[in-house]
Amino acid sequence: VASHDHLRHMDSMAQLPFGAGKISHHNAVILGEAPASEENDLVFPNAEFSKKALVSSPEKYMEMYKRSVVDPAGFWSEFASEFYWKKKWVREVFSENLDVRKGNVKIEWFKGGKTNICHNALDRNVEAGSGDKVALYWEGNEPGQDGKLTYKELLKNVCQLANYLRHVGVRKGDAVVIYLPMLMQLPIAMLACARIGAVHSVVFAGFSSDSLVQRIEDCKPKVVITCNAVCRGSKVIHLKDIVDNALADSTKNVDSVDLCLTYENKSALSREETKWTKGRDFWWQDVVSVFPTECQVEWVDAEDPLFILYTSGSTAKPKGVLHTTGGYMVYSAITFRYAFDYKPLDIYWCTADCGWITGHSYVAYGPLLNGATILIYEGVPNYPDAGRSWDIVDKYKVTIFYTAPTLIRSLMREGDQYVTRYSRKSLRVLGTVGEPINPTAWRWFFNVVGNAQCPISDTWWQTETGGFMITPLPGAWPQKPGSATFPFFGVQPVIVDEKGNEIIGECSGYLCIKTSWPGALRTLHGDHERYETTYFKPFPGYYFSGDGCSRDKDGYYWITGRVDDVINVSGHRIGTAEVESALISHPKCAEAAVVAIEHEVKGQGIYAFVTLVKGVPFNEELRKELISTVRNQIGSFAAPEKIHWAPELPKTRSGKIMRRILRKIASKQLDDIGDTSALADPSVIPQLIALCDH
Ligand code: 6R9
Repeated sequence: VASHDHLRHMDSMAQLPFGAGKISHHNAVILGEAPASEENDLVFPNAEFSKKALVSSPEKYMEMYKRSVVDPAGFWSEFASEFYWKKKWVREVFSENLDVRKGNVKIEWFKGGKTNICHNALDRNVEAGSGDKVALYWEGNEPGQDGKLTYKELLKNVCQLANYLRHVGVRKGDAVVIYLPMLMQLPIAMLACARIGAVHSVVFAGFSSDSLVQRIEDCKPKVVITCNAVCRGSKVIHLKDIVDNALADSTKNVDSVDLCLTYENKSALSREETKWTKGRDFWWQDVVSVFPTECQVEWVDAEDPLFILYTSGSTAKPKGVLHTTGGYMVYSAITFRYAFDYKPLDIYWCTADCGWITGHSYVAYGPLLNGATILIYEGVPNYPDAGRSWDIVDKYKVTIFYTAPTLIRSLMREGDQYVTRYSRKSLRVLGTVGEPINPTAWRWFFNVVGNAQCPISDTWWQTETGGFMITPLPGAWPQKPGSATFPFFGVQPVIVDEKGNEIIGECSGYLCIKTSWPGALRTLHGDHERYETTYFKPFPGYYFSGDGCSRDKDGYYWITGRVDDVINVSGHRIGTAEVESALISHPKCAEAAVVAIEHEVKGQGIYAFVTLVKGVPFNEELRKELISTVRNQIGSFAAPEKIHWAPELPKTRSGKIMRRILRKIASKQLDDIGDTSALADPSVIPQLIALCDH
């Protein structure tokens, strides 16, 4: 049952933008100028845009929002009915318990229903007449290298692979690890698994072999799918070598994976040059194409697992976030449609890699479930130069462009000329995700990239939430640069204080969610206890996001970033414990403490303090070795910006490292170290400061 307080609160918010003059056009943003107080700037939707938008006004939003929290079952059932269900769900069993005090946390949506997400994304669209519509454009690393598949063709490719996987013994519920770059084969592989009820676990192809081992040992896949190599800018990365090492090292609880399906990515590496293990490795091109292009769907229960995606937490062991089928399907599809105001003629490009949740929900599933035309790009945004993204936008006439603040900031640095030499006139809606977007980057994205014509959907959500939670709906609300605005339908955000008390009105605190939504994670693979401890115990009765947040006087939400031990580097979540454990694995490193620093392009960077084994000198060579240890154990994206040698770390008498002090030293706030009276040995501080620029 929805909280009436919450609704009343929302109701008064809905009145605001066009209401009693609290927000007036007066302080609407003047394009290009940075106004004095960020929070009061409003960017009003273009009236033409709003008129055609799916949600055209705050009032329309409120009407839908209200219904979604008063009658979630009815609201979501209506959307769910757009999809094909082999067997309909039983409405009465929409159930949830988010309160650990009342027993196990259990979330279920559309229970008893049977469906298949691949069928709904492909067959259903083909049957509805979209068979010849382009489902997938692929742009290769080199300009001029490209490909496309219609819905009919994509379906055929998926069926062949699904048949192959079945043939080699993959059954419903079996795990398949996918370690692929942004080739068409990546969404094909995900959909093929879904078609036969197998559980995919995509591992971002920037992760190291050690990270791959960790994931393989945790989910125990029957098959690993990869490719021999990939070109990223001017670099060639031999992915198959990384998989070979991972398979050789995965021994814990795994009857070693006996099948590695490898796509030959000819433009990067020929098969002759690829290392090969006979009997275990098979070329995709050889074995898959002999299978029929039709494949019977495995109907699965709404609550059967769809995928596991690993994400960083506060220990060195990544969390295997598990999403199930029915709720995730409905949620990814409907959030996509509304947050981007999707229309059938749109050409949609999300720059995320399918190895992250954004690539799952908003490259693959959400858009395809809507019958959208999507674009994927194999390469990097600055190759051959910083104009590549806009070159691609013009080439495919992209209408919706969804990316990350870090990319915006890195392109902004290169200068406007890389943008303005392209027309970009197809663009209609922009989006960002991954970290808070600073107002300067927001304005540049809005004014320069979008020519002040396109609303920006700053979507706040997480691997765990499956889909958007707080996001503008383009055309509905005036926007404030840097605010994710208001909750999506069915989402009830609450801000709580340290004690878990809900705070009303204008405030700051911890961001939690009250009651469940269809896309919520159901458990952590193999560790339901950790699931409850991480998300539901910190503030009983709520899902805890791990983020800090404030709500301004107009009810807009502003995410302030992680409040736990997670660092957000270029939108990638990295646990401090993971980096510390990698550093400590180096034989010369005795202890490590990692904190976040501000980074102009990446948002946050990693700053590592290390204590060495007695008698070992700190030098350039060791610094490099420590950094490469992190690269090898996690991936290049987790490499520390700085290694700070610490003969001793500041610790309390009980031996706890005082990170608060380390953060100050890392950010060079040396005049403002704070209270050091709890330290066992305060002389550590001047020593550390003296070594600042070591
Ligand atoms: C989708 C995704 C989740 C964390 C999240 C938060 C940060 C994501 C954001 C944002 C501010 C936004 N985050 N989107 N912060 N504004 N629009 O990124 O998932 O990789 O699990 O990261 O990212 O801190 O808690 P994931």
